[in-house]
Amino acid sequence: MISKRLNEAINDQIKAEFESASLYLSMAVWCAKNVFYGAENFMIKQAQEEEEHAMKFVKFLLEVDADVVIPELGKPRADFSSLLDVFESGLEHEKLVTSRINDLVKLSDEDGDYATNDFLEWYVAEQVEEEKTFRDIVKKLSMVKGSPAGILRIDDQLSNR
Ligand code: OFO
Repeated sequence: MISKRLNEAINDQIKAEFESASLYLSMAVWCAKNVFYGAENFMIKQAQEEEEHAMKFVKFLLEVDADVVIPELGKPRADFSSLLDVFESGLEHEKLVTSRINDLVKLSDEDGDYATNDFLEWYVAEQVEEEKTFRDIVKKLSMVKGSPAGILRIDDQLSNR
């Protein structure tokens, strides 16, 4: 049986995942308004993935007969100074999520909760992938900084996600 503190921490994470979805949707809107349609596509897909992450947690809690709290969400950031700022903010956000997932793993270790520990492994691997995806785009955008043609080429590549 899952401990009360781990159950609460996972509910907090469900909120964080939905807030991630909402942040990426906000970034998608900023990208669309600034005619970065490739990045808009990227961020919409990212928002959908975050909802899936949240739903995976919800289903897990139901499977182990734990409590599920439907979260109230805060307003996401909507203002960005450039496409680079969007992706740098995304990378910082993913690092934060990684540390939250690591905290959940630690809690499940302390509790000797092997079922939750095993379930969380998927998120540990996913965070490695997510950070790499954002880091690579930040690196590319930093390389072409100041060159509209370069930025538009990267934006074009982002429509392939
Ligand atoms: Fe759910 O991985 Fe990004 O935040």
